[in-house]
Amino acid sequence: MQINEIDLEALAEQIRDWGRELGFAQVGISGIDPGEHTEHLQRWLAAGHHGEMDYMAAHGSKRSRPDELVPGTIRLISLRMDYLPGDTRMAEQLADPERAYLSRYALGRDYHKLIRKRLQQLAERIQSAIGPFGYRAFVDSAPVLEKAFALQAGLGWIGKNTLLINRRAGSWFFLGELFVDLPLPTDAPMQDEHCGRCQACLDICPTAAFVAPYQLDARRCISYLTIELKGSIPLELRPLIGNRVFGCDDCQLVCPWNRFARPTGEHDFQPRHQLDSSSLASLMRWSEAEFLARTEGSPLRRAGYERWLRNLAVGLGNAPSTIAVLETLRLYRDHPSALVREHVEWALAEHARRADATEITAPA
Ligand code: B12
Ligand code: SF4
Repeated sequence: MQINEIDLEALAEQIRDWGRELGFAQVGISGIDPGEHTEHLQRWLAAGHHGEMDYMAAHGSKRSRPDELVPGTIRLISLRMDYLPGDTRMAEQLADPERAYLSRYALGRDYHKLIRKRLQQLAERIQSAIGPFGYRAFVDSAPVLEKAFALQAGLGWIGKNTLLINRRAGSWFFLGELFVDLPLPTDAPMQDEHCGRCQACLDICPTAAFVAPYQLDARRCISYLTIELKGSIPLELRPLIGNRVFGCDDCQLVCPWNRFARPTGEHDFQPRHQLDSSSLASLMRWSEAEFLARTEGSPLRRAGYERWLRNLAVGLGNAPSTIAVLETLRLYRDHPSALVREHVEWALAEHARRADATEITAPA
């Protein structure tokens, strides 16, 4: 079908309906100019706030220029998929220092595959209606300023915690997008932000990772430290990480807009292997084979077994000095990985230091 034969308004409406049928909570369409966000990205990179995430700096201007990434692109169809599992009692889990807190997005199966498959199905539906057209599907898988384009597509505003927030759904959702060569009508971008004077996210951040509202120094963010950072976790940040062993949700847990978030209907995002209720010690005792078997198709695979143990050692160093905690740590003193051994020694030294401090301050 020729472009001038297509009713683009009607097609845009159909795309919204198909998106919902495929499990997306919302669909929006934007052009390919992220406006001021290009400069924000440049400033962030120049300040070194991306740390070791070289991929954030590696693609020149492609991240903010979709037509450089996929020539011919003139619109982005941005979609969001909610991932909040039902009642996982995660706040209780976070408050218990012997338990492990894994960020909510990582409790179930990996989202990349699922969302990419649904995006592909959406493209196929469009194709069956209008014939062949140019498209590419991405979900956190290519250099794309996803939040900035989703904002342009009217899906929400970028909050002070730097996440995309939606008035009716909060921020517990993933973003994905279809790059297309169709001149679809665009949605109105979100004009205002609705954080107002609230800065609960900035105040709660355990590691003080926000240098200002809307600006995150990823090098201090627990999500970066536990997932992206390959080497040793800076000593001064370890005690602040508490029991967060894979990612962090504090700046979302505290966001008042998340009162409006609804649990996901996706079976894939439901917690697996009691990851929402396990103790640090029990997770640390997983062998490598158990880790590999239990994290198949899970976002936890990104960290790998060595960093999994590194993160758990930090959590156990921050836990109360119970027999289970100390015995588990001692099991890993001679682990083949120097990275693991170093974090285990740090954790044991923390327990020894706290025991000394208690002795000194205890009444005679
Ligand atoms: C790199 C990255 C990270 C890094 C850095 C985070 C960051 N804020 O950049 C780390 C590892 C820390 C991280 C953590 C998390 N991430 Co992440 N991450 C990304 C990734 C790959 C790129 C983000 C990016 O472009 N950063 C560049 C910097 C410049 O952007 P920024 O800090 O957000 O700043 C923007 C604005 O704040 C604004 N801005 C900047 N400075 C200023 C100054 C002023 C004055 C103003 C007004 C505005 C402004 O412009 C910038 C560009 O839009 C995206 C996927 C993608 N391809 O987009 C996922 C993504 C952002 N992450 C996501 C998630 C879920 C998370 C976590 C919640 C996971 C977890 N539970 O641990 C945490 C949340 C931490 C946080 N508060 O951001 C989702 C967010 C969904 C949503 N609702 O927004 C995304 C979109 C992945 C996806 N496809 O779903 N992430
Ligand atoms: S995810 Fe946690 S550590 Fe990172 S900015 Fe948010 S509150 Fe701070």
